[in-house]
This record gives sequence, C-alpha cells and structure tokens, in this order.
Amino acid sequence: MSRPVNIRHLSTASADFEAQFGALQHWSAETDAAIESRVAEIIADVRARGDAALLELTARFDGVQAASVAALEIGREELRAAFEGLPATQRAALQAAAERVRRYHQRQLEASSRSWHYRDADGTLLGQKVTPLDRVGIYVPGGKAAYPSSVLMNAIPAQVAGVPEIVMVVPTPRGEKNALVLAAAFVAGAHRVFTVGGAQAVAALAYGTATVPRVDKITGPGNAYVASAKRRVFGQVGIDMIAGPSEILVLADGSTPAEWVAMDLFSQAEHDELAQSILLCPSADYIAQVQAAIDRLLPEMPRQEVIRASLEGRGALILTRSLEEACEISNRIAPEHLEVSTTEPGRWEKLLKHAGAIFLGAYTSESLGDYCAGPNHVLPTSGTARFSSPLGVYDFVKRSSLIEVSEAGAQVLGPVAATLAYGEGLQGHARAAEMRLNPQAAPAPAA
Ligand code: HSO
Ligand code: ZN
Repeated sequence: MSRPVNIRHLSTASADFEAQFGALQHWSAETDAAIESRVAEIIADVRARGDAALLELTARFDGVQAASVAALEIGREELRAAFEGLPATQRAALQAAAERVRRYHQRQLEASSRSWHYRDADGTLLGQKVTPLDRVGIYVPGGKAAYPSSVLMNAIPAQVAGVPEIVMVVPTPRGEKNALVLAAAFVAGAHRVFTVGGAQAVAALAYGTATVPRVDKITGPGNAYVASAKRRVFGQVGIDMIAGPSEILVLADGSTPAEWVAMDLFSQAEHDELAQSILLCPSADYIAQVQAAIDRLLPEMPRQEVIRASLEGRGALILTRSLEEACEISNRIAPEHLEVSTTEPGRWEKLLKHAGAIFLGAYTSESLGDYCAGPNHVLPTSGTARFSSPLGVYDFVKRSSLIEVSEAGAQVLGPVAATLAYGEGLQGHARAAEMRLNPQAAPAPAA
C-alpha cells in the first residue's frame, strides 16, 4: 500500500485561511543569475557569429554534429514521411485535432482580426488595417516536454492569421527526432523546421543567421534558458508570453464522480512538480471523497512521483462556505484552467472573471481542451489571466491605423491640432496643420 497523498486541506472558515492561501499563491518566476548570464553570452555569440555559433552550441548542448546549419533543417518530405509513418490511429487523431483547432481559430479571425473603417460626416476616413506578421518563429521544446499538441496550438493560429512563413525550431538531443512532433508540423503547415533549440535557437530566430531567417515574433514554451532568452530578445522581436507551470482549479458542487475530479487534478499535476491543482468545494464530505479517490488512483499512475510532488507541494483541497465564495476565491487565483464541475455551470460562469480557459460541466475534462476541443491550450498562468488572454489569431496579426482626412475635414481638425501644438511649443506641427486651412490660397503644385 502506498502512502496517502499529503495534500493541503484548507477551509475558508478557519482563522489562518488568508495566511495559508497566501503561501499557496506564492510562485514567482525567479530568475537565476547564472542562467541569465549564460543566456546573455549565448545570444551575443549567435548575434555576432551567426551560423558558426549556432552549429557549435548545438553540438555542445544537444550532442548533434552537423556540417552546416542547413543540414539541421528538416525538409517537407521528411515531415510528410514522419506523418505517414505514424500508426493510423495517431494520424487520424492528429488530423481530427488540427481540424477542430483550425475551425475554432477561423472564428477568431472573423471576430477580432478583420480590418474596418468608417467615414465622418465631412468625408474623413478613419479605420484600422489588420496585417499578418511576415514571419514567425515557433519554439517547440524537445526532451521531456515534447508536445505535438503544442505544435498545433502555435502553428495553426499563425496559419489562420495568414502568416506566410512559419519557422519552427525544436532541439533534438543526441539527434533523436520525435515523429509525432514532426508529423504535427506537417499537419499544421510549418514552412521550415530546424533542429536547434535553447537560447541559441531563440537568438537565431531573433537576429537571423545566414541560414535561419530572422522572424518578427517568437511564440512557444521552453525551459528557463528559453524563457530568459525570450525576455532578452523582446523588443527586437515580439514574444507571446512567459508561461509558468500548468495550473488547474476545479470548482465542484459534489455532483461529479469524485474519481473524475481526482483525475482532472492529476492531469495538470503530471506536467510538472511545480504544477498546481486546486479543488474548491462547499462540501466537506465531497472533499473527503476526492481525497480518497486521489489516494486510490495515484498508485496506478506512471507519473505518480511527479503528481505526488506537485499535489503535496502546491496543491490544495479547499472547503468554502458556498459556491459563490468559491467563485470569489477562483477570481483571486485567476487560474490557467478553471473547471466548473457543477450541475448549473452557466450560473457560476457569470461570476467568474479571471481564467485562461473555463471548462463547463462534468463532461468537460480539461484534457479535452489540451488536445482537441478547439480553443488554444497556450494560456496565461500564474495569475496573469487577470490581464492577458489565450494565444490566438490576434497574436499573429498587428494593426495599423488608417486616416484619410478630406479637405473639409482638415478645416475642422486643423485649428484643434494647431492650438494643441502651440500649447506644446511645436511650431512645425501647428504650421503643417494650418497650411491645410483655406486651401484655395495654397500655391499650385509644381507641374
Ligand atoms: N496543459 C498544457 C498543455 C498540454 N497538455 C500539452 C498536454 N499536452 C498547457 O497548460
Ligand atoms: Zn495538459
């Protein structure tokens, strides 16, 4: 018999709740000075020496010797072969997931990424022009967190946004390529794939080398080196976000089988020892059932060591006075994934403001969203759902304002602009606006 899981039990009614809750929320992406300085050196090296540095660093960190960076590129035919070499069930699953993710993101394109304009009464046109980025880089981790589903989640919104060139990088430690990752790149339509990784791959994408093209934005998760490199190149290129460990918060009324909830808590705990799984529920009896289910199911899990460390380190089963109070606490946490496992999920959803993704009802396991429901699984973590959104089509486009002032419009706007410009002491601005007043007095343009 294995040990029961020593997950924290908290109650909002207890006097020390706030102190305990505060400790639970404490997670910071503390930056390690040694990593920071290594990453700074790597970026400077790739920036200065391009391909030669990328080749040396790939040999050193991934144990992959190649004659040139071009030899580290995987061609479309190899991606196709990886796809065709998969068992039929995996091929079908990849395609079904990609199809649903694409359909969802196409809606997003229609809703938020279209250009628009209108005309004032005096004929002035004002609007917003939306343009896809020219080239984006997608970082795909190798090794223990090589997720083909993340290839779909990063590449498909870029493709739907109309990005003409998607460059993927993926480290292949000791030259081991992950067939599902390559197949996902094929299905999602990545245009170029390089087997490089780490801070050196981020630097190559940000600054370009003779072989790796310079991109405009880098998205995708990575280890501490990749996160640090993304922070450093931000400004030179855009980045999506710096994701922390996965999180799930389940809000339950006790109507879902306790095993389902226990397994949903495991599903994020198994990502990482630092992942966070929390249950909020107004029934002490149900919390005891979930604890029993956790203890019963854990020994069956291949990743039980990771799950135990995560649940015991950062997990909690929290007894609340009511579901309303559970919603308030959930809003304070602003979790990445929020399951509303109750009989009337829509009622509670109205009270929930901050979460990366909200999963409604007992049948909506968070894991369906990770793979194939359709919405993106790249979500804000560590409370950043207070101010940020899932990765989406809108991350792969940018907006330009459009202004076309008519002659009549210039007569109205000119005095306003000139007055403010004189107030700021900027003559050039004021006179540029004033020159458009009374245009009949303007000199005829040179023939
Ligand atoms: N839950 C992860 C995504 C993922 N899950 C990939 C399975 N594969 C992001 O929070
Ligand atoms: Zn997951």
